[in-house]
Amino acid sequence: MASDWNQNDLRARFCHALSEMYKTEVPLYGDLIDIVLEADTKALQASTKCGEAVPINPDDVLPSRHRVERHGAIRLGTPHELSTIRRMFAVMGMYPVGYYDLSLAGFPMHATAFRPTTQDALAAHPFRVFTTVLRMDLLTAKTRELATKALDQRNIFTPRLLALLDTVELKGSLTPDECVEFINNGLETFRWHSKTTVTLDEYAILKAEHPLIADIVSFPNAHINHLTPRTIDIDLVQSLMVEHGMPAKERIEGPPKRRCPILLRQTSFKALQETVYFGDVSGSGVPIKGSHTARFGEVEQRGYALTRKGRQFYDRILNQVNDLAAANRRKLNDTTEYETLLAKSFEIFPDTLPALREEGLAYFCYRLTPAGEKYAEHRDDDFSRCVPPPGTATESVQDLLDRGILSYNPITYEDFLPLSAGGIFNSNLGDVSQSKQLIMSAESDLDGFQLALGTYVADEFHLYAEMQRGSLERDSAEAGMREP
Ligand code: OOG
Ligand code: NI
Repeated sequence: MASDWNQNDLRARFCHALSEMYKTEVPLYGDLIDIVLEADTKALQASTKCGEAVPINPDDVLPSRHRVERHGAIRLGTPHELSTIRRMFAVMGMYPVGYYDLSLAGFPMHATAFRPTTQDALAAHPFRVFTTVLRMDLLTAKTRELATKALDQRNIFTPRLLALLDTVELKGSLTPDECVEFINNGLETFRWHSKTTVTLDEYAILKAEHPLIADIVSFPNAHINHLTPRTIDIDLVQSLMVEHGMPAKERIEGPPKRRCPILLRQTSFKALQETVYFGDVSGSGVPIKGSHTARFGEVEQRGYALTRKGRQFYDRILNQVNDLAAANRRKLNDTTEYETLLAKSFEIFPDTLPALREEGLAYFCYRLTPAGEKYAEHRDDDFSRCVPPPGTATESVQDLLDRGILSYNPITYEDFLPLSAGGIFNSNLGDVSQSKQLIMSAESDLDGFQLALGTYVADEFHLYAEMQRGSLERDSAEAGMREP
């Protein structure tokens, strides 16, 4: 690719432009960003020793990615929309990772997350977009017919954007001017439109089957439905949201607060009721005013990426908690009771770095300590034998750790937990759908999803394992290079 072409830069600029647009569309989102800044500042201040009254600017202390970090979510209607959005995100260095079967939560959709996949790209700018697509096979005949008619008529990409996708795929790069056009045209896919492409009656039919079907099908494009900042203290954000009178959901989704944060904790403010205008059927030319509920605000705190084993352990505990909560609905309706049960149930999940590592529950990056650097300089062949090839037992890594040659840091979880965060969906939906049972008994359809996407989705566990393995290999290579 040409040297003036920088995918990381384009992704950062696109995310910034999207954030500015969403601020004007949903002012509460801007308020939430301010609250996150306030919470992070307070959390950092509280963590400084001796309570010095030095004002802290999180920008000076946090890794730079934190302040700009956002994830968004969009919902698409057709395979063609999905494969085109795949091409669009690829231009910004975002690739499909993971398959999420949302029928498990009663939604007629499946999804992937488009995100950067390398450590360097994630560090440069970790923008990601959770992208769902409607599953026509899970709709009733009547709704499918309505959905097909409405979706066939729309084009959620501007003609110029489509031309730019052809250009970049042919030439391998965009000029600076084309990058500006790419951002401006790309935003149009995500912009809110209050004029629907369906009539009020059609909307009612779609919504009765599932509110998300109405959200996906009724509009001329794929409006972004939330854009989520990252915080270092979600408990503080939650209480500040309440303090500021925001319509916060009752509790934080995901694992409980721990010394070693794992996966993802999320909270949100409830969706807005927005005025929309339905197409006119009477011929009078006057659109009918109504309302639609879809867009909301969310905030997240990211913890460590878990291995498959760690994730299974996590899921097992969470399922037990949720089963218990369901069985004792009356008693556990209370948020604090649920949170107590959650915290108690998670006590069996190790909460120190050595235990998480030794039990193979989380992924880590290894690096040489200063002592290790010295050792590597004078290393003999012994050292390269100490760093095990991938897949070998961890004793020798343990040995290097014990001898203070290697140190380790947990790898951040870069993906999503939409099912354990089902509460976020549901607190935004109001009534449960009639067809929920039907949808929930559906089979997942990874093959169909990949066919629509036009490529395979990457396996998140594989990506984390590669990062871990790469960190070990890097250091052995480094040591090798210094061999006299
Ligand atoms: C899916 C949102 C999933 C998350 O944070 O888990 C998501 C949707 O609302 O379309 O963003
Ligand atoms: Ni989200």
